[in-house]
Amino acid sequence: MLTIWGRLSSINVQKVVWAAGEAGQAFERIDVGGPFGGLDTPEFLAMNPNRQIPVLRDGTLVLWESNSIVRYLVARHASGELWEEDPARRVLADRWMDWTNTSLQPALARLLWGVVRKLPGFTDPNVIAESLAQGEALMEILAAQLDDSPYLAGERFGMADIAVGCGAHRWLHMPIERIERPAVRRWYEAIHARPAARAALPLPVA
Ligand SMILES: N[C@@H](CCC(=O)N[C@@H](CS)C(=O)NCC(=O)O)C(=O)O
Repeated sequence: MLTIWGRLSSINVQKVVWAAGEAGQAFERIDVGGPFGGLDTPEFLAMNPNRQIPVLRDGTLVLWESNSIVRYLVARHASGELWEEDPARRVLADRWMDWTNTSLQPALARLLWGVVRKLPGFTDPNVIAESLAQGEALMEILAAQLDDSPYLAGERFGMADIAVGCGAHRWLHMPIERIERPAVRRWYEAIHARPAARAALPLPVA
C-alpha cells in the first residue's frame, strides 16, 4: 500500500491523492504540514529535505515534488490511459502541469493567503486585486484551451486535468468575485464528478 504524507488542504497533496485514486491504488494518508506540523522531524527531513508536502512512499521508493509523483503514479499504474507513451502526446499534458506549478499556483496561493487564510502581508486590497487580475488572466488562457478541447491535453481525461483541476477547484470555490467562463465550468464539473476527484478536493477551500 502507498503512504502519502500531507494535509488535504494542500493543493499539491490533493493532486497526489487524486492521482492515486485514478490509478486505483490504495493508500494511507498521514496529516502533516500546516497546523499539523511534523515537517521538521529527522524522519520527515530524511524523506524530503525541502521540508514540504506531499511525500509519497511506494515500497522502498520515497518521492517528493507533486507533479513528479503524479507522473510516477500514472506511468506505473495507468499507462495507456492517463499516461501517454508517445512523447509528442505526453508533452501536451506536461506543459500544463508545469504551467500550473509555475504560473497558476503562485497566483492562487497569494489569493488564498489574502482572502481565506488572511495572512499578514497578503490582505492589502491592492495585493488581492493584483493576484485576482493574475488569476483572471490565467483562467482566460485555460478557457481558450478548453473552448477547443474537452480535456486539457485532448479528447481524454489525463494527468494534466488532475494537476490543473486542483487549481481550478481552488479558484472556483474561493470567496472572490470572478468572471464566469463556461468552458472552464463545463470541464471542472466533468472532472470533479470523478470519484477520485471528490475524495481529493475538500470544501471549503482552506
Ligand atoms: N513544488 C512542490 C511544492 C510543495 C509545497 O509548496 N508544499 C507546501 C504545501 S502546498 C508545503 O509543504 N507547505 C508547508 C506546510 O504545509 O506546512 C510540489 O509541487 O510538491
